[in-house]
Amino acid sequence: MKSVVTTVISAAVAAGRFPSTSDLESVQGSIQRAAARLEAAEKLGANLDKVAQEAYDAAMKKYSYLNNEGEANSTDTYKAKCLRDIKHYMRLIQYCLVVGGTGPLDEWGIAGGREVYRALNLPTAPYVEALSFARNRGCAPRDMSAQALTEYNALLDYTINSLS
Ligand SMILES: CCC1=C(C)/C(=C/C2=NC(=C\c3[nH]c(/C=C4\NC(=O)[C@H](C)[C@H]4CC)c(C)c3CCC(=O)O)/C(CCC(=O)O)=C2C)NC1=O
Repeated sequence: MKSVVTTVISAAVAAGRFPSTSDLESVQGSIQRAAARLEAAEKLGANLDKVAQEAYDAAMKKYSYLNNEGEANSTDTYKAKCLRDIKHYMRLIQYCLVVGGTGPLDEWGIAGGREVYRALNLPTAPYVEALSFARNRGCAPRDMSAQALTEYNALLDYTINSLS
């Protein structure tokens, strides 16, 4: 799995050189932020179902037409899949917080995502709305420390940008 360490090392290997000072500094920076990331992963994990449910509700409030007959949130199965998809993203964000890189999101959440949504005729704007709601909802120090929130929000932004 890709992490900040494997990314830096494999880039150096691919270039046929040993990791440079700046390579090592980037690893060191990431390790220094590890405590904040792990705190965010833990707090997110403890609230993931609630965070996902609120995000889903916000998306359905904004795009309420999706509940109309024939639309993507019109049946119990579709509703469950939509909420599940949002949980998938939150879970992948949690994995990224743990490994200290965007590998899990890139490999399992983003690669091929656009094609899947196009093939299923699913609009991506509701995903963006759900994740943006979560992005604006997190609050320090209520939910986690300011540093942890910075790490969490950066991954939400990354996911939002990939879907926008
Ligand atoms: C780990 C990463 C991962 C992601 C992200 C993922 C997404 C994903 N969502 C799917 C379906 C789906 N996703 C939705 C979601 C929605 N309905 C709405 O109204 C909104 C637009 C949206 C929620 C925000 C729906 C309705 C389906 C079923 C569509 C269908 O069967 O036609 C499918 C097709 C397979 C299935 O039906 O389960 C995939 C692959 N799967 C993964 O493994």
